[in-house]
Amino acid sequence: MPDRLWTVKEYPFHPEKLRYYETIFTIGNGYLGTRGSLEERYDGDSPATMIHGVFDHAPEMSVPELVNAPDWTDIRLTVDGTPFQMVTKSSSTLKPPQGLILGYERKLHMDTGLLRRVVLFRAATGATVRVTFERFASLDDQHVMAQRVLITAIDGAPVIELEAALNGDVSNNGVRHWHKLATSATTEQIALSAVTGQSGYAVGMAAVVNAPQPVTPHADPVRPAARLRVALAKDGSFTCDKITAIYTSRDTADAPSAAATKASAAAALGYDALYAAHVAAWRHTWDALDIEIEGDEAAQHGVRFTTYHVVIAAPRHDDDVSIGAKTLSGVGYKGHVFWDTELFMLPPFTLTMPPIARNMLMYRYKRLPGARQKARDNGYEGAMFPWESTDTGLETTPQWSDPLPPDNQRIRIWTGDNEQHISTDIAYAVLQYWRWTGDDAFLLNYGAEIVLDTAVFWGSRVEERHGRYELHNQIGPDEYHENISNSVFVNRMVVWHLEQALHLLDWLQQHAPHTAQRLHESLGLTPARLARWQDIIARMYLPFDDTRQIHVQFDGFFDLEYIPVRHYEPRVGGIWGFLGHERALQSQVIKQADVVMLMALLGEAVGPRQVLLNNWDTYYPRCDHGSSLSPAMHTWVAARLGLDDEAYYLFTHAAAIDLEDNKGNVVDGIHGAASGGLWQAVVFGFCGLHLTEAGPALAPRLPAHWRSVSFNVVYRGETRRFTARH
Ligand code: IFM
Repeated sequence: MPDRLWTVKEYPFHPEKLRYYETIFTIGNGYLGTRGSLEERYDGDSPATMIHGVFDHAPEMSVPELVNAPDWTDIRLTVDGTPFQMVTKSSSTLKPPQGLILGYERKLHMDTGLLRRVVLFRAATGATVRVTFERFASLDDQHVMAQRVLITAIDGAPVIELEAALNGDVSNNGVRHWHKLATSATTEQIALSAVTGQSGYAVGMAAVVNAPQPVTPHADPVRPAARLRVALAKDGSFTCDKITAIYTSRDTADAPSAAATKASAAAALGYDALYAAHVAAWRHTWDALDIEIEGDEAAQHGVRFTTYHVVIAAPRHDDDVSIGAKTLSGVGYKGHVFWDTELFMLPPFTLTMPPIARNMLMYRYKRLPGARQKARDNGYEGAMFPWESTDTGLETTPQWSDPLPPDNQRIRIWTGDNEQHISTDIAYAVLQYWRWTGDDAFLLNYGAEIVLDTAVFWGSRVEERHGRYELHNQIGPDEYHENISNSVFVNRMVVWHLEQALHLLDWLQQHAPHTAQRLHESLGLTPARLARWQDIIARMYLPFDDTRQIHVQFDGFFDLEYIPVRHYEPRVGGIWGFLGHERALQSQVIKQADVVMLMALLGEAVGPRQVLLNNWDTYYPRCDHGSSLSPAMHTWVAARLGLDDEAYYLFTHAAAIDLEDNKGNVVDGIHGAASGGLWQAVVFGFCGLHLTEAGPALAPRLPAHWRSVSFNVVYRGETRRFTARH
């Protein structure tokens, strides 16, 4: 495959897009993610390393957030005394002596998870060097991070001074989470440890610098460093490797010692051996997950890029964490876990690398106590998962927004109260995992309890009104409409959920009667409760307009102001931004796939094909795609409905969300759900992968110019390769 299909390149240097590239060039290994900030730093940058599970609730914050860890990438240089910096001709803020960048290229190698930057730098003395920086977060050993700096004299024979550090001077947008900072520096190792203020997580980092000559340790209470001075001969070069190990108290009782031991062992193996093992792990991963598209290089590149980003965030060895909305690539949404994981990012893993999907489902299982507490606190039974989740499993959605332009007003955020479909979304993911993997042990020990106790929640949540069951005060996927009555998405998904719960109980009764018995007793699945579920299934109100033969998104939706969304093209960002919160609430503008999302999840079970088409014709023109979650789900549904032009148009939109920053907020982090959604749009949408009694099958509906799409799926432990053609 040509290199361009496996790389993302920045050439030349774009200081105005610094933070965009920091997100795009994030590397990671499922344990942590590190933004692509420059080793030597740059004014206005936002470096961050996010380690799964390390949350902290600082006193000045309304909710806990995933903590930006101390910086392991810090390396600074001087060339003949000139500080190495990305000085462009227009830079005026830097003090002399000033160098000059003569050449620059940065590439993310998605096939190997390697970030490489090559810079031609001329010092104030006129000496010129080529500096190549490489870094990777080992996919083979998640505690090992590696950096290499290769410096070659191009013109002259300069003296290079290099300082490789661990930097504890970090924050989350100014909020400091790390306390009890301790550092050390010896000729063998530099080390740093710290503890989060409220949650008490400890981090230990240690780095060994391998260079052609011994390093000089530099003690510092915040930024311990190893220093090196090399006089380069004309045309001479030298390589310096920095191998860093990172542990937290989530991994081991003594994180600093573990880091010290690991850093020494990894450094003894050396950069090349570490890299070889890392590349082998990537090869294995791409063998499992890659989608090959023939006939459309942009599509191929886009799908690889999005897949890369979910892969680097997916926990491989930890079943107590899950992926936040912005993956591990930025501080957006504070690292919180939403439905984005179960319905968008998880299915690619369920179908290709099930142990990773299982880890993320276990994260939810382990948070059933929090979900039960939320149900109790709200006067319900069973398990009610939080809309935003962290390590505790308690609801962590902020109640108020940050001040918003133009008048710095804060608005009330209702999703933590009323976006309750998350419980069903999690049940959906559990059952999808079970059906594809056949992992009965997971179902019996964990999954069934999630599906059933969330069903118990709905049994207590529905309201009997007007001789039927209704649900009020809900928020569906379309979050522009808050606290509505009878969201057809929610009501229909609840019916689906209760049906599945009853089927599951039948299955358990037949195949695992002891488990059935245990769950009947522990969850109180009395005959009366099960009869009520049946009754809800039969009498749940599903808003439908008989005349127009469409589902009605919620009660009163069509009484709202109609705003032709298409008139606002081309726009960057959601219509909500122009209309204002109040007007958006009072209009028919939809934030994201809602009825369309229902059609993606349940397909023809939602209604006959003509009804699905009518729904599409009604809701697609009203949709703002104000959320990045929307275009991929629309692609999936459009492809299934045979709306080829719309499907491809929406696919290109979804594929460009991060690469082209078409939502304008990539600086906050990668849109993880859009990324996982794109994989599904291709596999479930264009290729029509579905499960039959006989196993998985395709029903392709490819864009006209695509020749084929190939991918692997693991079905019940067996890898099957599929190729879809016209
Ligand atoms: O979960 C989503 C939601 O559906 C739309 N707003 C952003 C959230 C996090 O990605």
